[in-house]
Amino acid sequence: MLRLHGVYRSRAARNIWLLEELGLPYDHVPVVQRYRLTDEEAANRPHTQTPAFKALSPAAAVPVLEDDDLVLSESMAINLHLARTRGGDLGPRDTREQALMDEWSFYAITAIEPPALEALYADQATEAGRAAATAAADRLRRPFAVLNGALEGSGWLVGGRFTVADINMAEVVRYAMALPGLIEAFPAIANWIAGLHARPAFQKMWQAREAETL
Ligand SMILES: N[C@@H](CCC(=O)N[C@@H](CS)C(=O)NCC(=O)O)C(=O)O
Repeated sequence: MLRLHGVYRSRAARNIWLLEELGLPYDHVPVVQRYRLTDEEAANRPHTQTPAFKALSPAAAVPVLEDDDLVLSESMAINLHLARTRGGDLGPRDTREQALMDEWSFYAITAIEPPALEALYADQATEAGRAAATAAADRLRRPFAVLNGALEGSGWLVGGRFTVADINMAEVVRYAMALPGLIEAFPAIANWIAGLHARPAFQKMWQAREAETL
């Protein structure tokens, strides 16, 4: 049985999107980041600093996937594991595709996620925040040109079809959508992410995320 720990407003969203795409049954435990809770709230709900959660995740961070006795606590590793073991066409058909899916996932979290998160959290109401957002946009232009070029072919990252590589990349690119005009400067990315966000599995995840009361 699969059990995923982590609220929607966390990197668990990328795992929930994939689980919904695959139609896999799973338990969802809404473990929330401790820093988002008051002491009173923390007494009443699962969070990242409880002893039980830290026994699963020494880093005290969500998401965590339990797949029987296998425990994974890196969101990209979770998605690549699910795709490899149960992913059907969303997973690799051979070791070459596996290598390419790994490569795009690592590129997402090394070249794109850090500046995209800076953009997401930059306070556009302050001069310092706007400067941080501009710097983040500057750092994103080179990897976005790479991504845009790759998508200009089939419109997908690996195998000419929708795969886990698209989910892993798209959930990181989403953070950069906080930057006005940046995505629009890369038409293949803009077209690709609009199509991904229209998918029923993404919409299901997103509506649950919007309904989350934290
Ligand atoms: N590289 C990890 C990052 C995990 C991570 O930083 N999770 C955040 C939520 S998205 C968290 O749980 N933070 C809790 C904390 O820092 O106390 C992954 O992709 O799974």
